[in-house]
Amino acid sequence: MTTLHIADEVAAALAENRPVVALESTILSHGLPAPRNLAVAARLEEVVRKAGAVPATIAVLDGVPRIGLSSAELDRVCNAGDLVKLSLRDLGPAYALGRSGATTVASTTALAHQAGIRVFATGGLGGVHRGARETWDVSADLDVVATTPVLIVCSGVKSILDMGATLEVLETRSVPVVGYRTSRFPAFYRRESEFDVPWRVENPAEAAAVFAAGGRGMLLANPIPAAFEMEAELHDRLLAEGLRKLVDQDVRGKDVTPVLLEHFHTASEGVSLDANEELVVNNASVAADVAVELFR
Ligand code: PSU
Ligand code: MN
Repeated sequence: MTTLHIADEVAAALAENRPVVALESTILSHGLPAPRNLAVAARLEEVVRKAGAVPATIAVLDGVPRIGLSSAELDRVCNAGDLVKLSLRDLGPAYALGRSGATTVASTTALAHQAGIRVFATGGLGGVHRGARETWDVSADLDVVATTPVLIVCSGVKSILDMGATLEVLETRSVPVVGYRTSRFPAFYRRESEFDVPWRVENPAEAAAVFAAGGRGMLLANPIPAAFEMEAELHDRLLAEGLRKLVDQDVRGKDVTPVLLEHFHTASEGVSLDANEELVVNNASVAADVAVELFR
C-alpha cells in the first residue's frame, strides 16, 4: 500500500504524543469558492494551533497522500481548480495514476486513522440523500465513521440530506452521536433540527472521555455559533431552489453536494459563506480542545 507523507510538524507531534487535529480538503476545493477557501484554511490551522494542537490538513497531491500541507500545498488545493473529489474508494486510483485530489470526510477519516490521528474537524457529514429510496445515494462517510475509531466534530448534516434517514443509519451502524452543549441534532446552517441526539456533553473533557471509553468512531455534533445561524425563511427558500436545480440540471452522485453548496453561496449573496466559515472554524476549535483533553 502507498506510504503516507506526513509533514514534519505533524510527525513530531505524533511521535511525542501531542494532540493533532485532522482537517479535510474537499470543503476547501469543492465547498468554498476561491479566494475565500484559502483564508478559511489558514483560520482553521490558526485556531487549532491556538488551542495547543497541531493541524493536519489532508489531500492527495500527484499521487502522494499528504498528512499536513505546506502553505504552497494549501494554496494548490484552494486554487488549482483541477483537483478531483476523492472519497475512500478513489484513493487507490489516485495514488496509482499520480492524480491530485481533495479528500472527503470518508477518505480524510481513513487517512487520519492510518497516520495515527484520532480527532478530525469538518463542516457537515455526508449522509443519506433525499430520494435515496430510488437513487441509493448514501454517502460513504457513514460507512467510514462506523468502522474507523476517529472522533469527528461536525455541525450535523446539511438539510439538503434526509436527516431522519441519516440518523437511523448512524444508529444501525452503531455510531455514537453526541451533542456538544445541545440536545438537538444540528442542521449545519441552523442550530437545531427537529431530531434529538441520544447523548450530550458539556465540555471538551467529557467529549474526550466518551470517545476514549467507547473505543470506536463517534460524531460530536456542534451547532453553528448563534450569531451566524441562517434565518429559517432564507434557508428554506434556498433549499427548495437548490433541490429544484438538481432535478432541472440532472445532477447526480458526487456532484450533488458541491452544486447545492454553490447555489446556497451565490443565491444568499454570501450569507451562507459566512455561516459555513464560522461553523467549520468553531468545529476546529472544539476539536482541538477535545484533542488536548485526550492527551492530558
Ligand atoms: N458538507 C459540507 N461541505 C462539503 C461536504 C460536506 O458542508 O464540502 C463534503 C465533505 O467532504 C463530505 C462530502 O465528506 O461532501 C460528502 O460527499 P458525498 O455526499 O458525495 O459522499
Ligand atoms: Mn453520494
